[in-house]
Amino acid sequence: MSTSALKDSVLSHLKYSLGKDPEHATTYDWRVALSLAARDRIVDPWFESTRATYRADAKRVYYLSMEFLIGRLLEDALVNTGVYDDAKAVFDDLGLNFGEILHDEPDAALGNGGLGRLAACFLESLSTLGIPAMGYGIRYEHGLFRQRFEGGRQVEEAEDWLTQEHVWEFERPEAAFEIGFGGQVYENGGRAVWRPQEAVIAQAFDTPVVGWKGEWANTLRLWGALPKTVLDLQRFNAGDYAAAAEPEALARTISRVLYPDDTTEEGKHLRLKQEYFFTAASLRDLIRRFEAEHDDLRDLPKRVAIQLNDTHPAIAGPELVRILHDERGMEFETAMEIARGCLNYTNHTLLPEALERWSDGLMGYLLPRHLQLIERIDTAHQTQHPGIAIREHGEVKMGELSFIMANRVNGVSALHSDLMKVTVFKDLHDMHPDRIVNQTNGVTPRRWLRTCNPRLSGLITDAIGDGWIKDAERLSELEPHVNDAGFLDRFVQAKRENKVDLGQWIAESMGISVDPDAMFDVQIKRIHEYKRQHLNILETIALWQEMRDNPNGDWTPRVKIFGGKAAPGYVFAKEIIYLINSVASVINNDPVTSKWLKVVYPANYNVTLAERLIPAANLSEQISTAGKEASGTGNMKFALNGALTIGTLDGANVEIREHVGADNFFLFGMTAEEVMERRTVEGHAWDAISKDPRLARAVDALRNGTFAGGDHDRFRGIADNISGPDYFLVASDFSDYWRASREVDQAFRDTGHWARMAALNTARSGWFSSDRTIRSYASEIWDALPSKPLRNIAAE
Ligand code: CBF
Repeated sequence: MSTSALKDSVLSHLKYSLGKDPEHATTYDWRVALSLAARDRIVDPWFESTRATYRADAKRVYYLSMEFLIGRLLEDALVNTGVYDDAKAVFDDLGLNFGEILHDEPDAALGNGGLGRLAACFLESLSTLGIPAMGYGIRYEHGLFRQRFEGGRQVEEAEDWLTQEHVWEFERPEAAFEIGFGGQVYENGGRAVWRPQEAVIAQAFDTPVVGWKGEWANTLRLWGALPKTVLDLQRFNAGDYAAAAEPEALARTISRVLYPDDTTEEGKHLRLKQEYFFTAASLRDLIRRFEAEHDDLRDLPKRVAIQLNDTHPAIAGPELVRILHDERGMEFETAMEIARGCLNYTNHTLLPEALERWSDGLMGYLLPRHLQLIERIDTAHQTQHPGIAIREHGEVKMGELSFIMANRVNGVSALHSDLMKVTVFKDLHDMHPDRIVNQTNGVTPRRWLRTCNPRLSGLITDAIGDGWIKDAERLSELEPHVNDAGFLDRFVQAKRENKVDLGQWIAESMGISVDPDAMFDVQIKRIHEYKRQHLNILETIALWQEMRDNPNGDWTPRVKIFGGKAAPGYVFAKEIIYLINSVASVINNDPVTSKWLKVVYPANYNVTLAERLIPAANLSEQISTAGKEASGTGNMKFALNGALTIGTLDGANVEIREHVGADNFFLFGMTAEEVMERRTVEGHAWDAISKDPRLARAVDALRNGTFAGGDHDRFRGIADNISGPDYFLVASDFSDYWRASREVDQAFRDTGHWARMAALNTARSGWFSSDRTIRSYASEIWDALPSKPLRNIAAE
C-alpha cells in the first residue's frame, strides 16, 4: 500500500466514519481514523483465512480462556500488516505527533497476568503460522481494575477502556445464544431435561487477529452478556424505574469485571456464572459451525481441538457431555469419548489454593444438571481407576475434572510439567502416565521485540536481515556479531536510549529523577508472596543500609523498578505494595544515597507499561521460590530484549539459563527439592536470620519504624512472617540473593563484558518464541496443521 493510499483511507474514515474534518479532529479522532484504515487492511486476509479453512475442511483450534490480555492493538496491526512506516509518514506529513496518536489507545485490560498475556501471544502466533483458530473469552466492560496508589496503598478503580468505541471489534447480534442458570432437572422419556430458572443472552463481538505480514488472520470472539428482556415495561409504567432496569443490570453484571472478589458467596456465584457463560456460549458456537459443514457429531474430535486455558473453562467437559447426551441423545459413554477426544487442559499453577474448587451447593444451585453429570463422570472414572475422586469434602475439584476430561494435559515449562507429575496430579498421572505433556511457554517476537523495541530490532535487522521476525530462532545468527565491538557499541547505545526515554517518562509522570547510566533493575509481575517482591525490597533495604554505613564506597548505581497489582482480597500482597512504596519514599529522599539508589514503582502495571520497561531493563528479577512459578513469560521477554536474569531455578528460568548459558545468568537460591527439605527444618527462618546480620538488620528496620514514620507496628506483619512461618523462604534464600546481587554489581561495571552477555541473551532466546510453542501444541496436542500462507499483504 502506498503512503498516499493510506492517507486517503485515514482522511476518508475521518470524514465518513467519524464525521470530522481535519481542522477540528482531535487526537482521538485521528487515532480512530487510523485504526479503521488499518482494520480495513485486515478484513480481506481475515475473510480469506476463513474461506481457506472451509475449503480445506481444516481442523480448528478453539482456545477457551477467561483472559486475553491483548493490550493496545494499533501498533501491532500496523507492524504486522507492514504499514507502520507509511502511517508514520502520513502523520508527519499532516504535522501530527504519531507517538501521541498511538499512545491515545486504551490498554485493553482483559487479563490479569501471565496466563492472559500468553493467550494473546498464542493468538498472534496461531495467525502467523496460519493455523485455523479462534479465541473465546469474555468481553469485560471494565476488565481488571485500574490500580492507583493513595499514601502508598493500592486503591482499585473500575477500568473504563470501553467507554470509547473499541474500533477493532465487529458486533455480531446474529451470533447470540441463550445461557441458562439454576432451575430444575426433570426426566422426560428416560432423558434428563434441564429447565433453567434464569437466562441471559451471550452475544458475540469479533476482533480479527492478524499474523505477521498479514498472511492469515484468526478471530478473537468475546461474549458480552445481555438481558433477555431489556426493560420490564410493566414495572416501568408502574413508576418502579429501578426495578424495571434490573434485568439488564443483572445480566450485564456477568461481563462487567474480570475476577470479581470471590471471597464472598456472591463473588463465587458470579465467578462460576462467568465461567459457565462463556464456556457454554463457545461450545454452542463451535458445534453450530461444525454442523454447518458436517452431519455426524461423532467426527467432532477429527475437526475440533479445544484447549482449556486453566480450569476456568473446565465446565466444558460436563457441558459438552450434556449437549451430546441429553440434547442429542447419544449414549453417555459415546458422549464422554467425543468430549475427551476434543478437550485438552493447560495447567498454569502448582499452588493448591489456586486450583479451583466449587462447593456442591453452589454447583447444584447454578448448574444442577452439570453436578449430576460430574457425579456420573466421577463414578465412571472411579470404576476403571479407583482411588481418585473429582468430588471431595462437598466440593468439585476443577483440576481433577479437567484432567479426567482431557485428551492431553500440559504444564508450561519442563520443571513445572515434571512437578505436576509428582505433586498436584500425582495420582492421576500414575493412572494415566501418557496424558501429561510439557509445552514450555513462549512470547511473540513481533510484539515483544520488533514492536516494543524498535531500536534493538532495527539493529538486529541491520545485522542479520529481518528473517528473525518470523523465525525467531534465527536470532542465533547474531552470535558472531557479539564479538564485533561496533555491533556491541550499537547494542549498548540502543539500550541506553531506551533507558533515557524511560527515565524521562519516570521524571515526568512520577517526579523522580534517575540516572540512565545506573543499572535498571526490574521486577514486574503480579504481587504474590511466591514471587517474592519482599525478598527484593529486603535486599534493597540492606543495600541502602550498607551505603549509608559507607558513604564513600564505590557503589554500583541501581534503579530498582517494581510494577504489579495485588488481587483486591489478598491482604498480604497489598502490605507488600505499601512496604515498597514506603521504602521508596524514604530512600528516594535520602541525600546520602540518592546518587546510587532509587526505588520506582509506577502504578497500574499493564501491557503498555511492560512495553516501556522491558526494552530499558538491564536486569530481570525472576526470584520466585523454586517450584512455585509455573513458567513465567516476562523472564523470556527480558532475555529477548537483552536484560540479564538474576533468578532461581524455577519455571522457565531453568530453560532460559540452559539456552543463554550459565555464564550469562545470575543464579541463586535453593532448588525445588531443597525448598521442600528446608521447609521441614523447624525454625528455618530464625536460623537464616541469626546467621546473617545483614538480613537481621533489614528485618529489624521493618519493626523499628524506619519506613513507617516511627510506627513500629505498620510492617510488623511482614517482618513476623519473614522471621516466622516464612513459607516462601525469603529468609533462607536472602544470603545467596545478596551474594548474587553483588556479583551483578561487579559484572555491570565491566561494561564491555556486560554488553556481550546481554547480546548473547538476545541471540539465544529465539527458542522462547510462542511460534515454537504453538507448533509444538499443534503437533503434540491438537493434531492441527498450519494452512498455506495466503498472500503477503505487507508486500502489496
Ligand atoms: O502460563 C502462563 C503463566 O500463568 C501464570 O501467570 C498463572 O496465571 N498461573 C503463572 O503464574 C506463570 O508462571 C505462567 O507463566
